[in-house]
Amino acid sequence: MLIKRPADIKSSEITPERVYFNRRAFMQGAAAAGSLAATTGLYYLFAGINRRPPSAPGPRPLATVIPSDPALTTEEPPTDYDDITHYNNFYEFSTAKHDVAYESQALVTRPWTVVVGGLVNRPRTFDVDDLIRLFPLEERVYRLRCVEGWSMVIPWVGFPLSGLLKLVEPLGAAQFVAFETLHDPKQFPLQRSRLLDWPYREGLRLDEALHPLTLLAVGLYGKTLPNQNGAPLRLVVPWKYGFKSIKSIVRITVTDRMPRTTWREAAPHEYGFYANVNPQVSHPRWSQATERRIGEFTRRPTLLFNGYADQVASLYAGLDLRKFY
Ligand SMILES: Nc1nc2c(c(=O)[nH]1)N[C@H]1C(S)=C(S)[C@@H](COP(=O)(O)O)O[C@H]1N2
Ligand SMILES: [Mo]
Repeated sequence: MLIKRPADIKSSEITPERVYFNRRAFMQGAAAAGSLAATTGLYYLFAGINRRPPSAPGPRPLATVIPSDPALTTEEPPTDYDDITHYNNFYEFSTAKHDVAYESQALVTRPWTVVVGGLVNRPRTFDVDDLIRLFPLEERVYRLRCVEGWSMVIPWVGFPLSGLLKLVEPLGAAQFVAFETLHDPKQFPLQRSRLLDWPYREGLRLDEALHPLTLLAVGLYGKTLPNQNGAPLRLVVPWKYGFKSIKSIVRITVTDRMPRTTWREAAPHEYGFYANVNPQVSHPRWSQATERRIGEFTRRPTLLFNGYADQVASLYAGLDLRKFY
């Protein structure tokens, strides 16, 4: 899958710099030894070991990152960059977490268009870089809790979704916001299968979408998002299970109806629309009482609303949290 390398891409562009220079030094040494055949053989061996799909240049540093409101960021130590970028759920690429980083390298994330419309006064189509320039970028360190029972702490860079929604001016009838991932089976190998009903879709109630914790992330660890984490733009809703945090968004639609959501449609008895983290309500296949923080050995208790109850519990006054898993 995705191992073709077009001839017009130089190996310097698709090989990590360090490996590239080591390889060059090695090649020069070997050539000096005067054995062309051996060198060629070793070159292919080496190239095979380092084989990667063609890729855009990796994550780049992000210019303006303002420290975020201390009330909106955790002091917990962030998970290692390597774990955040090599233990991924991104079913368009692979169902194997450790393969997503590799499989996603060829995703083309520029140019990238985001269509924002529906029940709004000012529908707009943005080039993603223009969109990103409209807002000051903040660092937000959030817990991420996957419904599978693992968690991480991720230093996102992004801007509140509320800023974008205010710009397009939702109409009075607006009640929900729907999100869609890019649909492009040429780029996403598993979109050629019927694993899920593509494109991946998610949704929020409008008040959830306007909450200050709800982020559109464009980076992590001070750099642009790696493809495997949802480049160039993904949602982050830290008090909900990770599947709500939809990646590689191309469409945001304000609506008066509860949006279709991918996992709820795939398995309605397993995944709800709200999907707020709740240690008391078990998933049919996984208890939600505890979680494994990636990089740690023992499990820790899971917190109601993933530890964000003070900020978000009031959104759900009057809602039966057991029923609306
Ligand atoms: N488009 C898309 N978005 C997605 C997913 C996916 O498969 N496709 N997986 C979700 C799940 S289940 C989780 S836990 C998080 C994982 O985000 P991360 O890989 O950045 O940690 O992304 C969510 N967003
Ligand atoms: Mo997940």
